[in-house]
Amino acid sequence: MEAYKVHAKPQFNCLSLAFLFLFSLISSFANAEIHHHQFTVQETPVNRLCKTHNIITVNGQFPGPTLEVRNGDTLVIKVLNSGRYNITIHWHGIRQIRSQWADGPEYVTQCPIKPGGTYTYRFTIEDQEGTLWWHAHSRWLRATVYGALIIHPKLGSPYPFQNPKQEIPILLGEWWNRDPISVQRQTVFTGAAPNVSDAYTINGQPGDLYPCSNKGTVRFTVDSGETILLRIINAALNQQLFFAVANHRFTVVATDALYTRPFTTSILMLGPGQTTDVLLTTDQTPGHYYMAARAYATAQNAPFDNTTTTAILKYRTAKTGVPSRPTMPRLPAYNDTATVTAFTSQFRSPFKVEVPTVIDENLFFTIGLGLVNCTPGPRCQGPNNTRFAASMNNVSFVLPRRKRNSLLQAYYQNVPGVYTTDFPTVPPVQFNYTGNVPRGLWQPVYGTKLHKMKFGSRVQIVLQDTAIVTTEDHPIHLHGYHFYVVGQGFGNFNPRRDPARFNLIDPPQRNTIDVPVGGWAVIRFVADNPGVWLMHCHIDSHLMWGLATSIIVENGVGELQTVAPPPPDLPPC
Ligand SMILES: *[C@@H]1O[C@H](CO)[C@@H](O)[C@H](O)[C@H]1NC(C)=O
Ligand SMILES: *[C@@H]1O[C@H](CO)[C@@H](O)[C@H](O)[C@H]1NC(C)=O
Ligand SMILES: *[C@@H]1O[C@H](CO)[C@@H](O)[C@H](O)[C@H]1NC(C)=O
Ligand SMILES: *[C@@H]1O[C@H](CO)[C@@H](O)[C@H](O)[C@H]1NC(C)=O
Ligand SMILES: *[C@@H]1O[C@H](CO)[C@@H](O)[C@H](O)[C@H]1NC(C)=O
Ligand SMILES: *[C@@H]1O[C@H](CO)[C@@H](O)[C@H](O)[C@H]1NC(C)=O
Ligand SMILES: *[C@@H]1O[C@H](CO)[C@@H](O)[C@H](O)[C@H]1NC(C)=O
Ligand SMILES: [Cu+2]
Repeated sequence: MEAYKVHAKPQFNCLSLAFLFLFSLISSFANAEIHHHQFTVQETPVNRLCKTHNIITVNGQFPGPTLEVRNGDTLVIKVLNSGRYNITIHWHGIRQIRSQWADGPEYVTQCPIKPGGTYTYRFTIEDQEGTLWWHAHSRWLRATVYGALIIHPKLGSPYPFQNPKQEIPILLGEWWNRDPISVQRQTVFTGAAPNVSDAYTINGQPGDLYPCSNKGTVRFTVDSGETILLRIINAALNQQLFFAVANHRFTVVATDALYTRPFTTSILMLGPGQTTDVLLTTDQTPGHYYMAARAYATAQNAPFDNTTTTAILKYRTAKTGVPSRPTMPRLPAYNDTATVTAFTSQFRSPFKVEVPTVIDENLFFTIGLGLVNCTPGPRCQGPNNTRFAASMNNVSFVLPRRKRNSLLQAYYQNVPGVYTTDFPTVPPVQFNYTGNVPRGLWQPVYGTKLHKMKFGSRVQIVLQDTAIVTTEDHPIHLHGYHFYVVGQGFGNFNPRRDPARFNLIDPPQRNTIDVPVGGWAVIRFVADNPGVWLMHCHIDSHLMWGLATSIIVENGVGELQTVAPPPPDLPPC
């Protein structure tokens, strides 16, 4: 294994001997560790769906290495790019307090690591535990470059639920028989919708229902009568997924590395970017049971990958010999929004929480697709002579032009002309967002518009889906933060009626909220992490079309509330 760990051992420096002595005393007391890893990005042949493909991996592994740490630990990950594409790595859900330059989104907090280049990501886990993940944040490379990031409680601290006998990470992925970069390139060229994937995967394997895939099907062996913890991650590029295990129910205990009040369900739905931790008790007749995932698809008249990925839960005491076909779970219909609503409405924080009630930044962002008119031709293949776009508040987000800076660098060094801070705080035009939207409103404007706010601001954002082109549920992810989801509903958010039904007592916390199709969600948080933070749809085709913005949170008072200086090895543009 290429990973190794050392106990925190500060560098010796005679000037600060006393401090260091104290520090090592404290850190050995807390058992915080520093984990060093080398991530070599490389091209690796893998065999899937009857064919050998070269894909970009980390250390030749697909999915990539699982990082297991404890709350309070520090990670030092040296990324060496031996592949042929620019790349960056994002640590999805990590708050990156005082380590803004390690967040990862390309041209937002850093310029990419070019082929042959290296960059070392350093960050400390501060008061977070549960299941997160890491992935490439550069074009569509995350289709194959991703892995689990598991944060255990501090040494000696228990889980707030029954201690599981086994812990199993389950990474749901999406597979193309082509290089995902060429699928993306074609999409950018034509302006049409991207080709749908050829398979979904569980821990990198499509499973028994696809051609040439039986041999690779992932099997998890369990004993009868044990409780196991499944750490499920939706790493798919472009698709929300249902997940179920035949004959077994789940107890949901956490999501996005935040504990929830436990509840039981037989179906999960995860948007891309989301994680869900569940307990499962092996209380069924010893045998073989499929776990399966397939699409939850809400866009109207849009093609999607309607295949099903499976893995097998295998009881150790199951009769050997010719295994009978495993039992298949019943999955909801592809468009079963009622099941999704019944599931998501059960999420609560385990305790009463401190939700901001006085709001300094009252924001209302529409989220949705758009169409941009173009001259008929090969680059104008969207519906009726258009190119697809997507926007927030009618601004289709474009990364800094000419790729000379990241937004964080431009902000930190006061470089003019890279971005503007006039992102609209409310929709520039009010319309019936989820109704029949007049065609004249469908074309957004392109821009690198950000919204700036003071350190410590108490923020509310209404996220409102639009019916432009089609309504659809969008998994909106905010970097550098997690937030309370105080309300959700269908149709247009009503500022007079809906706040009365907000949950300000024990709302769930998340880093990615799947905003209901044709509906809205309201999130709240305190802007206590200075920096430049990307907020975007975690469906990569929508991100590419511009469904994003970034927020600048200004410095507060003192070093701890100030953006850290950039590390010396930050990749240049
Ligand atoms: C997308 O799909 C079309 C139709 O199946 C195919 O001709 C084309 O080669 C595909 N493009 C990529 C990049 O996979
Ligand atoms: C999936 O879509 C294909 C092509 O649209 C269709 O022929 C097939 O019946 C669908 N399969 C399922 C299980 O819905
Ligand atoms: C879901 O799809 C089915 C079959 O395609 C259709 O009959 C039904 O009306 C759809 N339901 C919703 C809620 O869109
Ligand atoms: C394209 O034009 C046709 C014919 O006018 C119309 O029926 C269809 O709704 C249009 N599609 C879009 C996405 O605008
Ligand atoms: C918005 O559109 C929906 C769907 O067409 C309609 O039911 C609703 O009455 C409209 N609302 C307003 C305020 O016009
Ligand atoms: C977006 O802006 C464009 C350009 O000003 C305008 O034509 C369009 O109607 C706007 N749409 C919305 C939803 O505001
Ligand atoms: C790779 O990154 C460099 C530095 O930002 C940039 O100049 C170059 O255009 C990038 N290459 C591609 C293919 O995006
Ligand atoms: Cu989206």
